[in-house]
Parts: sequence; structure tokens; C-alpha cells
Amino acid sequence: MSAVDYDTLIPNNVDLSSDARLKRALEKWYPRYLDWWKTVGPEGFQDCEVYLRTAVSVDRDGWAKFGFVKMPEYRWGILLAPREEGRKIAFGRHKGEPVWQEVPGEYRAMLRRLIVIQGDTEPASVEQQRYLGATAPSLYDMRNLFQVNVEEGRHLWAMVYLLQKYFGRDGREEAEALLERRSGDPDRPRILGAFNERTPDWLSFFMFTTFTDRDGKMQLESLANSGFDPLARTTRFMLTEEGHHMLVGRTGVARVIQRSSEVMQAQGLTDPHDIDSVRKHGVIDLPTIQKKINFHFSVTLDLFGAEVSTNAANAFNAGIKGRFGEPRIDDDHQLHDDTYPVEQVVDGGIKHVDMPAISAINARLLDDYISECANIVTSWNRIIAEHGLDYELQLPHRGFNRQVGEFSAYCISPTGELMTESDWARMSTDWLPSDDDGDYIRSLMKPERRAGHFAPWIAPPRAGIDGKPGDFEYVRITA
Ligand code: BYC
Ligand code: FE
Ligand code: FE
Repeated sequence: MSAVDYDTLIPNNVDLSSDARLKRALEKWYPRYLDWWKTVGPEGFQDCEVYLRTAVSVDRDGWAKFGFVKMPEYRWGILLAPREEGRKIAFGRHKGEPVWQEVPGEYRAMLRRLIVIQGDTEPASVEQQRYLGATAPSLYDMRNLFQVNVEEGRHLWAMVYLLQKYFGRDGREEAEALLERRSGDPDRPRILGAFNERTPDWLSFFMFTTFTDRDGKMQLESLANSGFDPLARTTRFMLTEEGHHMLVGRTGVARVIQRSSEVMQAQGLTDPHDIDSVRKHGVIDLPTIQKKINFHFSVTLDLFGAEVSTNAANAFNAGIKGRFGEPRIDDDHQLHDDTYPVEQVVDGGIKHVDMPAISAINARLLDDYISECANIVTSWNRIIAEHGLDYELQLPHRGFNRQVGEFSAYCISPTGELMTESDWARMSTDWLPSDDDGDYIRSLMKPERRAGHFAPWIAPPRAGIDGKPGDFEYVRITA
């Protein structure tokens, strides 16, 4: 069952060759996908051989094979985690019933919407990152960018498979539309806000893969226990790949912090707020890194939807979308009478208010997400402290800079004070990256293409990919 068929045009472990209709639909979609990849995917380097991993099985160990491939020839496959015999729906009103192998009619629209939204983010991120290859700080980093890109491409395949197999004609139409929307295009934008933002430099890329790919993880975890079994199995395997994307982000930011801290220490610069002195040495100052955190974190929080949400309650009740770690939560998994504390603005202050837990599904996922992010920032701060510098990066308050949910109508500072709109407008330039900050960062983005060398604003990684030595040529640049 889980053996992957690699002889067919579309590698898969879903026995595609026995479903002629689906196979035809996917083969028809493939050239359009390639066309999309070549026009708005990674700019340049499409003819270069890149040292990439390809998913070749769904076993816990040894699921990926490493080797040199040209990106357009990457084997984007359809891989589902193995079926669990006798799996039962774990939550909601159908709890205890066998999971569904077909789409239940009453939940068809809900499922389609969730799959389309999930699918839309994948190509969006590839579009957002398309120009970064040209300014890669090393071949190692360039390879990681392309690895993330091809896997986000595969995640699109994963959702298109579900649409084309289970949703008939409108599924095929949605599959087409996923290739037609464009990140940042005012006429046909991607669906969710953060996926229409720019990723103009490598620090943004590392912040995006730290914070926004981690929303991907949280959302996929919530779908990984779905009562719709094909969705659960697809997202489970996607999560295997997601770990690397977040690692690229977390270690990428850590290497930037490492380099800045080393240079400050070596130059005897003790005031992290003395931005000009730090920038003179060609590294990124810590306050600018803080502003980047503020931006990417707050924009990503919006991706969780409103904290209190009927959509989320309906999806939970239906057994379609659960909570993070649903099977491990110690309650009835139906939430008839439970409450959950949600932060809200009450009488001019921010307070926890007990809400029916069923309506606070998004709030809970947001809490789980924020606590993971807090651990990451703690690990970054350790690097700063090791260099004897007196500076602490912080996650901004969850209400800071929000466009969606409880706090979207308020102006809230990074430390969680309610403010007037005019104060906010004056102060926010200190909290979010300015044009000058962006210009400075972009001035550092000079490519480094020699194997084993790194741009001066970022430290080398601790270890290579797939155990390769430091001077390994991860991308063979041809022209
Ligand atoms: N921008 O009840 P509400 C990833 C809409 S990232 C624009 O508040 P709900 C990846 C919402 O659609 C993971 N619109 O929220 C990462 C709804 O509109 P309709 C992506 C927004 O529905 C990096 C209305 O507001 N996957 O994989 O409970 C690289 C009210 O909705 C936004 C998923 O998100 C926004 N930010 O939750 C590559 C999982 N927020 O339908 C990939 C699937 C809300 O009334 N999606 N709206 O017109 C979902 O589970 C839910 O749709 C959401 C929203 C969590 C996004
Ligand atoms: Fe993804
Ligand atoms: Fe990802």
C-alpha cells in the first residue's frame, strides 16, 4: 500500500494507475503547474543542478532520497501517510464513528473551502520567495530556499489531488484557480493576508519560515486528525517535510544574530541601540531584527482567523478540523460545557474572558502557536547573552498590529498597552521595519556563490545538509 510508484509521470502511493479519470485530470494539470513553476517560481537557476531531497516513501525513517536535480525535473509526488486500520473520528459530534473515506455530503462545502485555503498558501509562498535565489548568502542557503520551494510545490499537489479526486468538476476548477491567483496581485490576490506580503530579503525569508511556516505546521496538525481520512493522511505526510522549513527559519535567524553578536563583541560595541555603529560593520543590528519579528509574528497571527469563530466551531463539531494534539488532550473531545479563556479588550483593558471552548478553537491554537514561538525567541536570546550583550528580543503582544480578530479594532503596543490611533501612527515606525531599514538590509544582500563561503552578515551553519562537508557545492551554477 505505502510503496511509492516512481515509474509513472506522477510518483504516488495512492494507486493512481487504477483510477484512469483521476490520472487524466492530474496529467492535464501537470503542464499547467510546470508553466506556473517556470513563470512565477524561482527566478533563474532553473537549469542548475540542486542537491535536493525527494520524498520516496512514507516510512518514518528513510523517506527522502538526496541527489542533484534540476528543479523543473523534481518528482512532485502524491504521498499519503499509511492508512490506520479501524481509525475512528476523534472529536466533535461524530466522535467514535469510523473515519470517512469519501466526502460526507453535508460537509462538502466546508471541506472544499479548507482544502482550497490550505492549497492556496503553498504556491503563494513560492511566488513570494521567487527572487531570493539571486541574493543567496551561500550555496547552502540557496539550496535550502529551493528545497522549501519544491516542497511547497508538492504541498500544492497534495491539495490538488484531494480536490481532483473527491470534488469532481468544482474540484478541477479550484485546481485551476490555484494556479491563477498570484501573491500580491491586486486583481486576483492569494486568499490569506500574509501570503500577499513581500519577502524582499533573506532576513524576511528566515522570519517567514520561522513564523509563517509554523502556522502551516499548526494548521496541518489540526487537520491531521480530520475525520476525512484522505485529508488526515495527506497532512500527516506534509508535516514530515514541514520540520525542515521551520529549521531553515529558526537557524537562519540564529545565524544572523550570531554574526551580529560576534561582530559587536569583536568591535567592543556594547550598546545594541547604537544602530549606526553596528551597521558600519555590515551586520544587522538587533533592534532591526526585533522589528522584523514584530512584523512577521503579527502578520502571521492573523492567519489563525478570529479567536472566537463560528467557522472553527462548525469545523470542530463536524469532526473536520481539530485542535493541536487533539488525541492527547484530556477532555471529552466534544466540548459541550467546557470554557476556554480568551484575551479580549474589556472596559479599556485587556483581560481573559471565559468563552465556550467550542467557539474558542482558533484562540487555543493561537496560544499553542505563541508558546512555541516564545521558546524559539528564548533560544535566540541565548546567543545574544553568550556574547555578553545586554539585549533581549521579545515577541510582541498578541494584539499588536492585528487586522483580524479580537484586537483588529484596537491600536496596541508591542508590550500590550491600548493606544490612540494618533499615538500608534507616531510610534509604529519604531516598532515595524521602516523603508530605511529595508534599504539597509537589501544593501547587504550581495550573493556569495563560492562553495563553503558565506555573506558577511550571516554565520555559517553548524552542520551541512545530509552530512555534507562545509565546502560542498549544493548548487552547481551553470551560466
Ligand atoms: N486573511 O471565522 P474566521 C501554510 C476570513 S499556512 C484573509 O475568522 P476561520 C504555509 C475567513 O476565510 C496554513 N481572510 O476564521 C505556510 C472567513 O472568510 P469567509 C494555511 C481571512 O474560518 C508557509 C472569515 O475571514 N492553512 O500552510 O475559523 C508557507 C471569517 O473567518 C483571514 C490553513 O489556514 C486572513 N488572515 O479560520 C507555505 C488551514 N483570516 O469564509 C504554506 C485552512 C480569516 O467567511 N484554513 N479570514 O469568506 C482554515 O483553517 C481557516 O480558513 C483559517 C481561518 C484558519 C484560515
Ligand atoms: Fe507547505
Ligand atoms: Fe512549509
